[in-house]
Amino acid sequence: MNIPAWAIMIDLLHIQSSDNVGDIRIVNNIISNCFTSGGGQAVLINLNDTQTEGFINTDSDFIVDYNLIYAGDNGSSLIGYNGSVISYADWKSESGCNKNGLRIDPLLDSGLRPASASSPVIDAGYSLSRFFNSDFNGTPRPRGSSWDIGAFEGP
Ligand SMILES: [Ca+2]
Repeated sequence: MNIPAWAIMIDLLHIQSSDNVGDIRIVNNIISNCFTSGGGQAVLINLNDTQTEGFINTDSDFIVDYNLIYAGDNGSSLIGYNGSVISYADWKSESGCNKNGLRIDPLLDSGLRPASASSPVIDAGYSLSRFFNSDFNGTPRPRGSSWDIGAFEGP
């Protein structure tokens, strides 16, 4: 039995207009070769229809950006968005999400770090310095001009 799976799932269908939702940031993730044979997609985002405009168009409330989404050999870059399964390109244009994101091979090594200085994730991320300033290994961030997408700063 294949169970649908998503690398990132954001389901805000049950948010009420009286709820105070804000400051949600989904950034700097690498989704590559996301295996979705059970009917899932790389990313699933369901927003409350009556509030979609408010969420998506209010820059400070809900940001999905600076993520790398790459199907690879065995994965998917399809997106579940408000009940439909759509292409990455359609999702970007319909939602305004991932404006600064990438859809390209991240060129990672076996430890999931940027394999070389030519990896596209290098200096392509969003600064989260107000929350923390090191990568998963404790290496100070940023190295180079900007944060890298992913858990590690590259060479
Ligand atoms: Ca960097």
